[in-house]
Amino acid sequence: MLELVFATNNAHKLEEVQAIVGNTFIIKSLSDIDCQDDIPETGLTFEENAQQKTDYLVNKYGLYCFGDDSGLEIDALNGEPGVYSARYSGSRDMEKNIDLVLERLGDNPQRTARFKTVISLYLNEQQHFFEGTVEGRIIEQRRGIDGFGYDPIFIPDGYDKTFAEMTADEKNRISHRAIAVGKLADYLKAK
Ligand code: ITT
Repeated sequence: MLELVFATNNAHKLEEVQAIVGNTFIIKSLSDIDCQDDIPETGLTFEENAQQKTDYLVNKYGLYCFGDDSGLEIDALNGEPGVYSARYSGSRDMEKNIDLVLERLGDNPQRTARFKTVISLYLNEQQHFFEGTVEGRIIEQRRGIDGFGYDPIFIPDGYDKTFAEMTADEKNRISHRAIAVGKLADYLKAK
């Protein structure tokens, strides 16, 4: 079966993607290949960052791999935190990152937002991209304890629960990452 390295240091993302792809292909983690590096993410777009992750592994290890970059775009904050989602407050502390989003939004009634994922795949000397987006809104106070990142303050359109109030299965049926990973899996199945 095809083996692909997933260029992520985020254990939650690895778990989500593993659950979504089932046995379409085998996912190896960075620790499976003994890579402890903090792969640079200096691009200005999700595409650039996703490709930086796969370029890094291809150049260093010559392995077929995929990597994603994802984040939250809030319309009233001009698309922020966007590519800065992981370190919006200057650190990876998600309590602080969420606090900063809520503080910047204040009582602004315009709270539309979306999660976006772009996956870069490097396979057979070719580069491919797959995208997934889920529209929703930011609530005023955290709700729920599941998931990770900004999940407690994001309610997807058509639901009244935050991502953090959903089970992993529920989130994995509708999330930005599920959509992008679904496209990746379909592409690999059709090969
Ligand atoms: P890697 O770069 O090692 O993969 P990361 O945590 O930096 O891990 P990303 O750059 O893709 O991951 O995502 C940036 C941040 O966006 C992430 O740390 C979360 O805060 C947020 N994010 C991404 N996907 C999310 C999701 O499904 N739910 C909640 N927040 C999410």
